[in-house]
Amino acid sequence: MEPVNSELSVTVAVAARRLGIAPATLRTWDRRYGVGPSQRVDGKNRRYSAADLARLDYMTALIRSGHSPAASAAATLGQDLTEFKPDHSQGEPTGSRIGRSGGGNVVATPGCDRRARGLAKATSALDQAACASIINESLKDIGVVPTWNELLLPILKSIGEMWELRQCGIEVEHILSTAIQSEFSRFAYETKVKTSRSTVILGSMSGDSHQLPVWAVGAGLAEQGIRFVHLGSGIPLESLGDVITRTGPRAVFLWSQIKDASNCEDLTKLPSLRPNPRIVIGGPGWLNDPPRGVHVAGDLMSAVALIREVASD
Ligand code: B12
Repeated sequence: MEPVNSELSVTVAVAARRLGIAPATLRTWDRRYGVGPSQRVDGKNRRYSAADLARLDYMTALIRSGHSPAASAAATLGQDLTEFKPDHSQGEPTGSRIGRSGGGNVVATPGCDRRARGLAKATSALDQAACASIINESLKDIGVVPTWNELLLPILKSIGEMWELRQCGIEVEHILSTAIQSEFSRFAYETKVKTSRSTVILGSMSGDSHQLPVWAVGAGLAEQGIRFVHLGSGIPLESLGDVITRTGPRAVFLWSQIKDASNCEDLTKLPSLRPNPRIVIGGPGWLNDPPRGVHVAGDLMSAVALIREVASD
């Protein structure tokens, strides 16, 4: 960045270019954390001043050194940063008052326990075998729901923020996703379940490759002795309909991750059976209100509980 100039007033596009951040990310930071432009031209066009840019540079330096965007924004607000000189060596900025959450450029895990910090380090080091062994150990020690909520969710969210900020980190996303998928499926298949004819169908919606929460539901059901079939990610509605007709499941769980990607109204096209399977949906990708009779799960525990009510015999 150039030296601080008190006359400076730039648009979001120019600010984004100077800071090396996507304009959409700057708008999100403004909306979500209140770290945005302090000036308005003609009462509507927002302009970043030199002080705004210094604040954003400081925030970016904190994120690059491993802190979450939320913690970095909080540490930035209310500070006089006109003297701040950005150093692009990716180290912690001088004078930072927030605690370190990991070394160097690792996935941030503020407030997390030893096991989560270990997993974040293994993920950042691309050590997939270590990731798998930490997840496996946690599943055996504390079970599926606490492993998902306490160990994996904070790291997945942090990886998502890293991607949103820098459009990079896809390799750590893949390393961790593969380890989660392999350990949850192994846990599910190695756990003894009842061999009743009726089953539960799981999958994620068409066009969506996110399926980790689906594996978490599968492992959670297996832990309760309930059999399931995971149809994978991106399942077309017609194929899902065929499977429902062929297998007569007790319940169907459908995940949709990408925002507003799946229309709840499509669920009315699923075949009608006697008795009808309980349809449970989850994830931030669902658009419109769910049709009558469709249940919405807000977390892993409620998804497993809603399915268990109709699937355990
Ligand atoms: C892992 C991951 C991937 C992996 C998935 C691997 C796999 N086998 O599943 C891969 C690399 C394939 C991937 C691909 C992409 N991804 Co992605 N991904 C993620 C990541 C890091 C975790 C996903 C996840 O499992 N989330 C589970 C939890 C963490 O989701 P959540 O929404 O926070 O959970 C909320 C609720 O749903 C509830 N909840 C939590 N757990 C559970 C469990 C159950 C059962 C229930 C019911 C509820 C529940 O609690 C939370 C509310 O506080 C997220 C980041 C994130 N925060 O989710 C990005 C994210 C979802 N991906 C994103 C994007 C953009 C993509 C790509 C388009 C990237 C690209 N350019 O290619 C592609 C999508 C391709 C496609 N067509 O689907 C964006 C989505 C933005 C949006 N508009 O919705 C995110 C949010 C990253 C970001 N911050 O930008 N991704």
